[in-house]
Amino acid sequence: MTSPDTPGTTEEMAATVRSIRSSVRAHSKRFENAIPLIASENLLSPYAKELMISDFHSRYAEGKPGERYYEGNEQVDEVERTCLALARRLFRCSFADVRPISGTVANLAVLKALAEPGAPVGTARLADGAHISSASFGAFGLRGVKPVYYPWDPAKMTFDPEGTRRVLREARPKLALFGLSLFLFPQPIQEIADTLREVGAVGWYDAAHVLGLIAGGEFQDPLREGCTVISASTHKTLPGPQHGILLGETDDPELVKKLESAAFPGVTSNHHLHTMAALAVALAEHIAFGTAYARQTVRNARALGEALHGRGFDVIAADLGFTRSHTVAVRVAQEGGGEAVAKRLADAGLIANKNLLPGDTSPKHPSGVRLGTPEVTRVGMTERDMDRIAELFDDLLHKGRSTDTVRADVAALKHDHTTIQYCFAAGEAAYRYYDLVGRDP
Ligand code: DSN
Repeated sequence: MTSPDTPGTTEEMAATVRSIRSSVRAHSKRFENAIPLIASENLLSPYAKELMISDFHSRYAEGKPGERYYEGNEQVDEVERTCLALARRLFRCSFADVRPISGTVANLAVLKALAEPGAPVGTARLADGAHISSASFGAFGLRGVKPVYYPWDPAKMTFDPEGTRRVLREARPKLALFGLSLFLFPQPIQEIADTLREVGAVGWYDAAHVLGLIAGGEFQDPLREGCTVISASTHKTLPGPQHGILLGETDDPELVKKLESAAFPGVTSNHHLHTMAALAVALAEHIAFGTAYARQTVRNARALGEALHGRGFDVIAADLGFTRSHTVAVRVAQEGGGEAVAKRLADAGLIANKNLLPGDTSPKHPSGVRLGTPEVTRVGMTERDMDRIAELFDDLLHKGRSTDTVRADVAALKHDHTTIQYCFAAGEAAYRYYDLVGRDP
């Protein structure tokens, strides 16, 4: 056995560290030359990114500002108070909690606060676009709640309000989740708000995908339409760090207490202070720049849908203008199916993901790909670029151009769009690798 501090081991581990650094640098380069179209991804601004490697990363601050279990938290408290105030201002709400460390953890917090094991909870089905939190193998299963499924209207890509009213009246859940991972259109929550009140259900909206659009005034405003609680991740259309958030509009102190104690100590011990600080910056920047960003993100998605449709792709909801969000869904059964198409696209530098579409029966073999415009918008692309992207899809998937030549064209298109926009310090390198040490071990 070699002892861990023998020179041989040290050299071996130095080589391992070099290799890890090299993989991460290669990844950054790859994305700098690619066109990332994952609907759930985005880029941090330089000021937000900087805080991710600050000393906040090293600290504990369990509890709330001013009520901590650790010493040394004065500046953490200042930043967290600012973060909470910015969240309440941006989403025009009375309650915010930024301790959940991810969207799924935020979902777990809501389930812990507002549903007992065995209770019915309303949701859409996975094949209709719901997040895996709603699955028996996800947060719903962990909390042991029973999903009550809303009927779906595939022609509108929303739940069917009439059927949903019926389901809510029959199952009488005390919690009803809205919000999706394949999120093309605002959901008709206003239409069923009276039924939520009638059965005494708290309307809960998972806004992870559309958080930045809601804040930018480009999507429905769930807290004004019948929902009381929002859970979300903070790194999709809101271009913040990978983190979670709870928001609410309520004058019920009991509800607030339940949500807060579910956030801590329910589903987190320490929250991640560096990401919380980065989130505060992202919220401030979204207040300053988010309206323009959200508008262009949706315009780009609609333009991408239109341009793909014009080139013969089976874009979902063509008769409804393809999308009102950042996402476009394309049925690619003719092109080889979701899995094969997503792989071919990625080989050519067009990064997307396979996705279940309504009517699909096998999660392993979805018929669709999901495309999103948060990141391409963040680096300054506009409608013209969406047309070019659709042309590259067409070249690769319909016209038989080689992967290598398409990849070269993808890199050429991306070449003019590698700096960050819609934030302070706009124009800085978007895919920068921060080399703090300045040399390899
Ligand atoms: N799985 C993420 C998505 O891509 O939609 C959400 O957590």
